[in-house]
Parts: sequence; C-alpha cells; structure tokens
Amino acid sequence: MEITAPTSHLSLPFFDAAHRELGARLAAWAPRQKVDESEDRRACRQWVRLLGDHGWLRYCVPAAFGGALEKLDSRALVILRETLAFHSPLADFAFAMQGLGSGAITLAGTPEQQAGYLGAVARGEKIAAFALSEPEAGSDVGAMAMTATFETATGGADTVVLNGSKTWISNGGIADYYCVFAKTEAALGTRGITAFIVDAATAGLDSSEHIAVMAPHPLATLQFNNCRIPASAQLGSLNGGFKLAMQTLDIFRASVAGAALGMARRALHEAVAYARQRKMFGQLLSDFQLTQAKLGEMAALLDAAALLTYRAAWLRDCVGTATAAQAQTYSAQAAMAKMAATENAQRVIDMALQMHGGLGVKVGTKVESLYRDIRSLRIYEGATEVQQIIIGKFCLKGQP
Ligand code: COS
Repeated sequence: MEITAPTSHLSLPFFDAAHRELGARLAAWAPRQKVDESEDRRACRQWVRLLGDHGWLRYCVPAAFGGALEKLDSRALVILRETLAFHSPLADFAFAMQGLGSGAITLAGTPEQQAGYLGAVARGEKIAAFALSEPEAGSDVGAMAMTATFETATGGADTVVLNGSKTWISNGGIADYYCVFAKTEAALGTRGITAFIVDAATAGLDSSEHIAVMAPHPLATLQFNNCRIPASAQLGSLNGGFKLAMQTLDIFRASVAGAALGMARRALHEAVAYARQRKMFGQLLSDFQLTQAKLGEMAALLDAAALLTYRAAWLRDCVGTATAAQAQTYSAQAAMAKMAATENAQRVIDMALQMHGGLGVKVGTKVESLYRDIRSLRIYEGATEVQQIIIGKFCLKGQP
C-alpha cells in the first residue's frame, strides 16, 4: 500500500498557494519512486539523478541559473525536505547536499562560477559537497588547520596550494566538486578563513576514505596534499570564508529541521497505524489510554517543532536578512528550529519504536531505520549545543 506524506500543515498561514501545490505534487511523486538503498553511494547517485530529472533540485538554486524560483526559498526547502524525509531519509540527504554544497556559490560565487556549477547542480549532473569540518575542528570552526597558500608564477596565473584534511564530508567520494574552507591567515581564527571550489578530479585530492555510519550515507575524509587550484577558484572574499560558511548554514539549518519533521511525521504515522491494528489484553493497542497519551505527546512535540521551523523559514523569505538585526534574529530562529525539531523528532521516533515493542528493534522495520536515521541530525550542520549557544548569545543581546 502506498503511504503518502500528510499535507494538511501546508494550510498554515506561513505558506502560500505555490507552497501548497509544491507539497501536494511532491507528496504524490515521492512514494512512487523505487530506489534500491542497499548500497548508499549508488543509491545516492540514483536519487540525485531522479531528483534532477524531475525538477526537484531546481529548488536548490536561483532561477537565473536554472532554478525553480527567483531566489532560494526557505519554505520550499523545508517542504521538500520534510516530504522527502517522510519517504526516504536518503532521498532527503541527496536533495539537501545539492543545496548545501552549492549554497556558498549561490551566495558569493562570481558569475562565471555560478554559470559553471549551479545549472549542473540543478539538473543533477554535478554532485555537490560542503567541506568545512576537520578532525580537530568541528563545532570550533576557527580552529581549522587546513591551509591555502597563494603562489604567483612568473608570467603565469596565480595558483592556490591546499594542504590538510577535511572529515565528515557528506557526498565525499561521489561529489564532482567540493566547497572547501581553508586558512589563508593562520593567526586570525575565524577571520582568516577563505572558501574555494575544488573539482574532485584535482591532483592531490584524495577522497577514498569512506566513513561507515549507523544510517549509511556517502561520507568521507578528504586529504589535500599539495593540491593546486587556480586562484580564480576562490569563492567570496579573501578571509571572508567563516561568515560565508555561517550564512550558508543559516539557510540550510531550517531545512534540517524540515527533514527532522518529515521523519517524526512518518514515525507518528507508523505508530498510529500499528496501534490501530495490534491486539493485546483483549483490545486494540489504540484503546489504551496510555497509548492515546503517548500519541498526544508525540503530536504536540511535532507541532511545536513544526511551528518554529515554519516561522524561521517564513521569516527569512518574507522579512529578509538585509539588516544586521534581521540577520541575527533569523540565525537565532533557525537555530531554535533546528534544535527543537531534531531533539523532538528523536523523542517522537523513540516513542513510536517503544510502542512497536520487539518489532521496533527488528532490523528492516521503518521505526528501526528512523531511529538510526534521525540521530545524526542532532549533530550535523551545528550540534544541538551549538544551536543553544547561538540562541543564548542572542538572548544576552537583549533580543529573546
Ligand atoms: N552570519 C554572518 N556572520 C556571522 C554569523 C552568521 N550566521 N555567525 C557569526 N558570524 C560572524 C560574527 O558576527 C563574527 O564577526 P566579526 O569577526 O566581524 O566580529 C564572526 O562571524 C565570528 O563569530 P563568533 O565569534 O560567534 O564565532 P565563534 O568562533 O564563537 O563560533 C559558532 C560560533 C560555535 C556558533 C560557530 O563556529 C558554529 O556555528 N559552529 C558550528 C559549525 C558547524 O555547523 N559545523 C558543521 C559543519 S557542516 S555539517
């Protein structure tokens, strides 16, 4: 039986008619796609191809470069991720990484860089990746050790030489290019980082070290060994890389919340369906007040997170981030959304699993895979603790 993602939340005033149409169209399309997900890298490539062929990746880039909408629309990103994650967390991953891996080019790329990469990302012809984290620099981005050194050749073009390593890189090993952040001024911490676009085939870049994780998806450690790229591959301003990384993450953090909502909605759907048919002690599981109370708690946790998520996305789309105060408010609200949605989703999924009893831990059941799928969302793109710090700093500025 085909399971379709719910769309009733799209009637909330945060959304307009185009969002409702998008959500309904995707909810009808997603359950009909059949991808063998037993091998994560092959499956991810297949999802990128499918999402590209059917136009969904066009929401990852602006219209000037083949995108569906004039600019990146946070509410569309949230709806897309929520709906895809309801059906397949790997499909959501494939979609999200095309956006995260091209976001810095959308925000700060030269016209040549935008023309060279964004259309191909939107068609699913180039797989994108965002390379920020290092073995000793995860949450503490300013501690990164990877270096980028400019060399001026006599009579030739300037070259940048990259040395160091990146880790936990989603799409590592299958990406066609990486947006890489490296130190251009070692002593300047967050103020000494610059971004570069590095094509995967560049000599001196090794992406072969695959990292196996509990919910398999393409993930690798990258080694840069005297990796030489043209100076024209610099992305954004010199030493402006930290802010560019944060601005990129700001857009996609609200969409991580969307993905968490999709997984939580699926868990609630599974719990309700199971409670309605499972018999015990002479009645249905759904007849027990204990079950009803749990379902009530799950639904409220989900809706609380959904409202924060849609508010953050609406704020970015409709109020904007043009002034410093608007940008800070948006950062804090996106952080609240990511924190609440991923933490609440973990609880909702855990409750759904508990309701399934032994079946909940049987490999291959939907709640079992959701339990593994949700865990990394509380860590990647800024762990819950990082979101708490962002929100806390905002409160201390007197803007709760
Ligand atoms: N947009 C624009 N500028 C921002 C910004 C944002 N969202 N956040 C911070 N900045 C600016 C600050 O205004 C500050 O500017 P000045 O140097 O001009 O004063 C600068 O960046 C440094 O900011 P801050 O002092 O807050 O940096 P910290 O080193 O304290 O880092 C955290 C703050 C922890 C919040 C940040 O490093 C972070 O988000 N870490 C998590 C990284 C992450 O998500 N990793 C996962 C990688 S992708 S899977």
